[in-house]
Amino acid sequence: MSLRKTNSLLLATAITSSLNSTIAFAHWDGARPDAHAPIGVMADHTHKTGEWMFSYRVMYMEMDGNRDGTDRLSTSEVLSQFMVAPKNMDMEMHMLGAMYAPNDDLTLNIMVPYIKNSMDHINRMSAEFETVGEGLGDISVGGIFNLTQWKSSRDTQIQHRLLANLSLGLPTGEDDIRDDTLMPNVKLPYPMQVGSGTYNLMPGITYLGQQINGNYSWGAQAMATIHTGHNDEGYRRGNRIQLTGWLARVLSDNVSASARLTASAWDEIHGEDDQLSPMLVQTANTDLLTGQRADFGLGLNVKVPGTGHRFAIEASRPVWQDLDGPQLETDMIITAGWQWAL
Ligand SMILES: [Cu+2]
Repeated sequence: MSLRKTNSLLLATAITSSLNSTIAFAHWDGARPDAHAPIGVMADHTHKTGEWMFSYRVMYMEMDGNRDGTDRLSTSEVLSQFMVAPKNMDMEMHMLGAMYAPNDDLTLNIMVPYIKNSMDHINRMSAEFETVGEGLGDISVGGIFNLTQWKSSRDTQIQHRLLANLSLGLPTGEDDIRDDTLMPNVKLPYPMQVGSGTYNLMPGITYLGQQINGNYSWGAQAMATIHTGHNDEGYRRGNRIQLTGWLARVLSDNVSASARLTASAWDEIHGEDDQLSPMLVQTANTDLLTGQRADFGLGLNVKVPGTGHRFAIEASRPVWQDLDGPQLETDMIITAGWQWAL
C-alpha cells in the first residue's frame, strides 16, 4: 500500500474514532465571552448535543486607491495602462447563519450571504460612473468536527482543542450581473459578481487554547477555498488560503477583547469570460486579480448573561499587501455580528 493511502486511512480512522467517542470537554468553558473566536473568524466553535445557534453578521470592506506590488498607483498611472480606472470599491455582506449539533463532536452549519459590491470609476475623458453588483451570494453547508482535545499544566492549566471543518459552497450567487457603465447594460467584471458559479470546497483546521483559571485564550486557523470546474461564463475563481491567529483576554464575566493577525493569498482566475474586455479595465483582466495581504484586527465579544445572546465586533486594517496590479487596495474591514444559541 502506498504511503499516501496509509496516511489517508490513518486520518479516516482518527476522524471516525473521534466521532464515535463522546469527548467531554470537562475543562473547556464554552460560556466565556472569549469561547467564541473574534467575529471575523468562521467555523471556530462547536455546540453541545441538540443545541442550535442562529447568527447574523455584517461585513463591510473598503477599498480605496490602486496599487501595483506593494506601491501605490495614482489614477493617472492606471489610466496610462487602461481606458478606465476604478477609484474605489465598497463590499457589503450580510450573512445569515444557522448551526446545529446532532452530537457533541459534530456541529452542522449553513451560511447564507447577501452581497452588495459598488465601484466608482473614471475614464480618460474624466467621465465618472458607478456600477453595482448585488444579490444572494454562494450558500455554504458543512460541518465542524472535534478532532481531539488535551490538557496541559505548568504554571497554569490550559485546555487545548483541535477542530476540523469542511464546507461545500453552492453556486447560488449570480455570476453574470450587468449594469450601466457609460454604455447601457454591460457585463460586470469578475470582482463585481456576487457568485462564483462553481461548486467550492472549504476545508479548514482550527486550534484553540484556553487558560482554565486564567483570563487568556488564543487560537489559530488555516482555511482554504478551492473552486472546482468552470462556471457558465467560462472560468473559475482563483483558490484562496487564509491563516489567522488571535489572542483574547477576558475583561469581565461577559466581555472579552481580542487582537488578531491574518495572512491571506489568492490565486489567479482560470479561463476567462469572453464578454469582458481585458484591455479596457484592470478588473476584467485575469492577470491582475491575484495578491497577498496581512491584516491586523482588534475585536470585542460581549455576551448577555443567561440569554444565549452574544454580540461582537472586529475592525481590521491591512499591515501589508502585495497585489498584481493595478488592483484596488484594501483599506479597512469591519465585521459585526449577533449570535443566539438555544
Ligand atoms: Cu455557533
